[in-house]
Amino acid sequence: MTGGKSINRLNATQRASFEENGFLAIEELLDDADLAPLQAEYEALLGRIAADLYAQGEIPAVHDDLPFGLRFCRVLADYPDLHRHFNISLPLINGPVDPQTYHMHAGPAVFNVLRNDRILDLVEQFVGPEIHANPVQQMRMKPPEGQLSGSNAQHSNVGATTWHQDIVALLPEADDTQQITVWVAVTEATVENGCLIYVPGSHREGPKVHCSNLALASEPQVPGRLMEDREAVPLPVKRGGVVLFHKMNVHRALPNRSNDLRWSIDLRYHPTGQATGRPAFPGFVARSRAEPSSELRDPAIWAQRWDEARQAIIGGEYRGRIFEDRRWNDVTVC
Ligand SMILES: O=C(O)CCC(=O)C(=O)O
Repeated sequence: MTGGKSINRLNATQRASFEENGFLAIEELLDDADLAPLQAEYEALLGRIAADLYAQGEIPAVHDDLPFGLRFCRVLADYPDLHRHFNISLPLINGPVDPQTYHMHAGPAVFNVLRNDRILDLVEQFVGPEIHANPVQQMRMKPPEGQLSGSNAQHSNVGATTWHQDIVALLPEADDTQQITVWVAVTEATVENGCLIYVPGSHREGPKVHCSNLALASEPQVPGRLMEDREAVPLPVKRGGVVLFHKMNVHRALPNRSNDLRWSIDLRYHPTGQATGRPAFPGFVARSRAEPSSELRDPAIWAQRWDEARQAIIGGEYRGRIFEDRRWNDVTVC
């Protein structure tokens, strides 16, 4: 966490812009002190996983001569399931899962980003002083698009993110939840390397048709042809910059046409007490002005809750759906 409990106030123009457009980019928010621990944690994680994969004969080399971004891209090319170890959510699969590929990362540096005071100060201005960290959260580490193979090209953690509204990821229980997304640029996000692009005002248009993705159920999408004649605005931000957006806004990411890794983290928050829309996964109280002792401050407990969720899914004790992939499908359009 950074800073005290004072609020970094948005000005009236920024507020009005969010209401009007459904999105707001803040070019600079987090600094090196916020992001360096996350990067150090991920460097250590990559070192450990590369060593394990090498020992198991899964990759031909650990590539420790490369800087982090290029090393990640290289190991991913050798071992396409690598990204599952780096994401901050369990994979989105309804039904039986394979424990061998059912991984995530819930490290303390990630938890500290989720609880970062500068982020929560912004969020508080949209959802109020009782803030729940929604468990719908993703780490997106995207190599240059030409380096992706097989289904990874369509997988939005490492490849293309197609047009969608964030509501599509939630179960109907969260239709009325006031969720806000906070998208954080861990590396600078540019038009070239795949920043977000959004359709201004689309958050006022209601749910769109999202066609189910038969190859990758976790990636339903608004068909590109329906968006062709819409104005779309790119949102480049510096490293540490954030984009805030409404759960009904239509957006996607541009492809990574650079030569390096494009890295972001997307988090979601809502008022405590409202449904998360993903009951299989654990959220937590990130800030409470009324009852500070209800805040979760221990990263080990957070990690343990994710582990319990993982075990419940692997063991079949969790029987509900994890996410919704067919709700907004319309066969007459798709
Ligand atoms: O970073 C990306 O590729 C997509 C992020 C996104 O669509 C989201 O956070 O909802």
